[in-house]
Amino acid sequence: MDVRAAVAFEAGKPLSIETVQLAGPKAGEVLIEMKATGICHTDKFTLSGADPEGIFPAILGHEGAGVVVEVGPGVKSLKPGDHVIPLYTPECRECKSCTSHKTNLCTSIRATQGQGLMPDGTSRFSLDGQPIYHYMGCSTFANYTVMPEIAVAKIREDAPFDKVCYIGCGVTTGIGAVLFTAKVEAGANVVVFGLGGIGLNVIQGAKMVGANKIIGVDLNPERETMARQFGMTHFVNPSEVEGDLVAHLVELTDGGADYSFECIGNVEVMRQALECCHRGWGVSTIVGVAGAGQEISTRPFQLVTGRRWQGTAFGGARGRTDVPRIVDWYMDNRIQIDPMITHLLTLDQINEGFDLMTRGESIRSVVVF
Ligand code: NAD
Ligand code: AHE
Ligand code: ZN
Repeated sequence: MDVRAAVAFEAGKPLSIETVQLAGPKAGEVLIEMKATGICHTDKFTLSGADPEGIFPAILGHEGAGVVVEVGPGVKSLKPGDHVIPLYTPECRECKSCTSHKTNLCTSIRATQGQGLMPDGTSRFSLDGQPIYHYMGCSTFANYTVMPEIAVAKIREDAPFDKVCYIGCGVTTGIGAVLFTAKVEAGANVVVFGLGGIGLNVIQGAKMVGANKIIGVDLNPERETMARQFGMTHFVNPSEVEGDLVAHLVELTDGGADYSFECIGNVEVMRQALECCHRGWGVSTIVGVAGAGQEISTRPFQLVTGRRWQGTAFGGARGRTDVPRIVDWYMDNRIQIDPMITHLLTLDQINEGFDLMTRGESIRSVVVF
């Protein structure tokens, strides 16, 4: 079938709106009509050429919501008409990782996903007979996409697509980093670096668990107002701190953060996030994604003296299990999403969404199909 998609032909170039061809779902796959998709910083990161797994031409996008319109042979858990959120972290419930219950990083289709292909090693998208690659197994910047059944979360039908698409990445990543990965407890002091689409959800998660001080750090002063609405108690703009930022944060937290989160993708900031943690027990969680060739460093003494460094992907959430629950939290007003969706765009306007992010003017832009 013909579908409308924003195609990334080359790194560093704007997306191009094209009519491309999409083959139907094969065994174990479903065809989804996309209703809405958010634009995450990771899409911009891959489009920039900094992603070691970036591959072109591709259809980017991994924060969608839509409706199943057709299922391939053998699909049991989904049917046409189901409302769904595509998952870039699948949950097969059979692989070593899923059955370990130690991680959400299902490994069953990770290899082909990283190559921009469906599990059988081929692409469903093409243009003039030439394959176009999938992205993060989702390719939500198209009005139809094909997904493996194990990478689809079925959600309730009364949830608005243009809001809950954000649960496909940003909301779950931020809140999950707090609840599922760091397991922050009530009364903890938390420092969040980067108050964009992810960091605001970390703040929201910290507030949910009853954290004490919730300190937000961002170079963009415009972030302060909304972060306070989500529960931030103190705002620090590094450009206004006299002297060392880490020392300032340690003082503000009475000896160091119990938990810190890096939500930028800057390896220098990752070091600050670790080093502002409390001696003996502070845990720093890396959420931000850094470019090819970049590495983190610190004095090993920071770890010897009890600080711990860890990372999180998709907030540690098991998508098919946790995403429908998080949709319920939203529908029950236990979490907020609407204020963070600052811009609604059409597919034709998608490059504007990337520009708004670059200029620091949006939290989340959502494309509605
Ligand atoms: P965003 O662009 O919305 O937000 C980034 C924020 O960081 C902005 O507010 C910006 O002003 C701030 N910032 C930039 N440089 C800074 C600095 N040196 N000091 C302080 N603040 C600074 O991006 P986002 O969508 O929130 O994504 C954040 C990061 O998380 C990206 O690296 C993205 O790729 C990554 N990410 C990771 C996962 C995961 O599963 N691990 C999921 C989603 C996104
Ligand atoms: N492809 C990159 C890494 C990108 C990355 O870390 N992706 C996160 C999700 S970001 C969502 O906005 C993730 O889930 N990683 C785990 C995984 O298996 O991809 C690289 O460095 O090669
Ligand atoms: Zn994302």
